[in-house]
Amino acid sequence: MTNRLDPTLIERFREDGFLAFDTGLPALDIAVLRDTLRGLHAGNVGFEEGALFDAMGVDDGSAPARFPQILHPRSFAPELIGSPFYRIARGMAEQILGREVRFKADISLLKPARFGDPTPWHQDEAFQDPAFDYQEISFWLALQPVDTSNSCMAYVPGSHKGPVLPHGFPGGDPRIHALECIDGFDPLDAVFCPLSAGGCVIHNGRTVHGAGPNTSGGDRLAYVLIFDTVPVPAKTERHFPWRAQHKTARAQRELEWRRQGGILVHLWRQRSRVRVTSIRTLLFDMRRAARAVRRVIAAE
Ligand SMILES: O=C(O)CCC(=O)C(=O)O
Repeated sequence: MTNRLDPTLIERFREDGFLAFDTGLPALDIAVLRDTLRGLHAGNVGFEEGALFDAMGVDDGSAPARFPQILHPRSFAPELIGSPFYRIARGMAEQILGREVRFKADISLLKPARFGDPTPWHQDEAFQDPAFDYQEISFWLALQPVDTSNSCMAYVPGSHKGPVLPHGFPGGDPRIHALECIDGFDPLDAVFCPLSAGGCVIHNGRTVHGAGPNTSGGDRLAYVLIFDTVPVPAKTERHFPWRAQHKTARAQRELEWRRQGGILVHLWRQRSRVRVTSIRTLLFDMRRAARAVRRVIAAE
């Protein structure tokens, strides 16, 4: 088990925008992660505050979730940070992005047996504010073996070298959290990445990726850690019109919760994300906190 990647693999990652490898995590560490996350999903943890949501449904609780996800599960199970997987990912992220790397987020992704929807083709950067340029890497850890029958990930090689492509909503419904890339790539170019339990695939925030449905008899659970550097103002002007149209029940629950005092909990939790390495990173974090507070006040 190592938290270093061979330089030739880093080179391949820079070229393709994704890279699959085996973490070498012992079965016990994988089982601990799986049990922790399963427990959170089973307990419906984080629904009220918008942390637990259905990425592929309208998410109003009226139908079984097609792709339940928990944003920041570490808020509910702090032991996730400092896990052997976290240490591996952090070391590799620092190798690729440099010493200024910061932990951004963790996500638990559950695709229910025989029911889990495909993940639409998308670029993670399409969710972000287009006023900034980003450097971001996701570490997607398989908590059981994955192949095309249970929704292994698929990536379009080299797509991270182009721009953020036009996105819309699955079925044209802006209430759905997921975004779908609608032009500018060929899904036939995608490379599918089957993995054993403990296998990991990393991708750049701009790489076009997706996954098939889960048609197998077992749930498919993955744990994702995201690392980035502090975003810098975008060099060229760009527009992501889908962001203004997006109106999810998740975002509404989060806003309500923050208005009722959750904002203080949110700001306290964010401290694990702060890593002051310069005045610029300090100012960025202060502005982000101020923006979160302003949003709550504007909603009063
Ligand atoms: O697990 C999936 O199907 C989607 C994951 C994903 O899009 C991501 O990690 O960025």
